Amino acid sequence: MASALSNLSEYNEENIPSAEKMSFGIVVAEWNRHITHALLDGCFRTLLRHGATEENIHIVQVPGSFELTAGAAALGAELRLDAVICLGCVIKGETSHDEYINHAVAAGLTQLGIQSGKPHIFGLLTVLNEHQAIDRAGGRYGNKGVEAAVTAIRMIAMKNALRHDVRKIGF
Ligand code: DLZ
Repeated sequence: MASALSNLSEYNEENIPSAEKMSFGIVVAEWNRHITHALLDGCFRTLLRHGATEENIHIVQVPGSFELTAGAAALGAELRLDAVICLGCVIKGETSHDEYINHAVAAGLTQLGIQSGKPHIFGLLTVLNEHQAIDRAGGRYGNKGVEAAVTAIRMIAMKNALRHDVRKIGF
């Protein structure tokens, strides 16, 4: 959780492997566009910063966060991707809609990640108000899109390292 004690954009750059040969899908929700596109900007720039190429970053937009899982599944079915990053912002309102959406996305992405064997990154802001969202979309607590990008790179690298080790063990 981002708070005064942590910043979503802070990480040790030296520990991040090169993303030069990695391919990414990004699914971004249209709801709360001013927030989600700030997340997209942070995510995209971070992938490029670590060596990913624009040709290897595929972006699709879905209407709302509830559609993130379906968008990720559709993108993954069409393209060979190493990871899919989902970006959205659900703001609590008068009803409990936010809980249904947040739980559905968390469960859906967990399931997709296990089924596909590819990291599906939860870049969803689950906030009480717009102020909290702005704080986490490039504001005083950093940008969750940056955190999502770094997580994707690290998870792909972890999988690649495992594959490498398993081959060595097989000899
Ligand atoms: C309907 C709805 C509401 C009330 N709030 C949000 C929100 O804060 N963030 C978001 O990403 N989407 C919201 N949606 C739209 C749903 O995610 C979804 O697009 C619709 O329920 C249609 O399935």
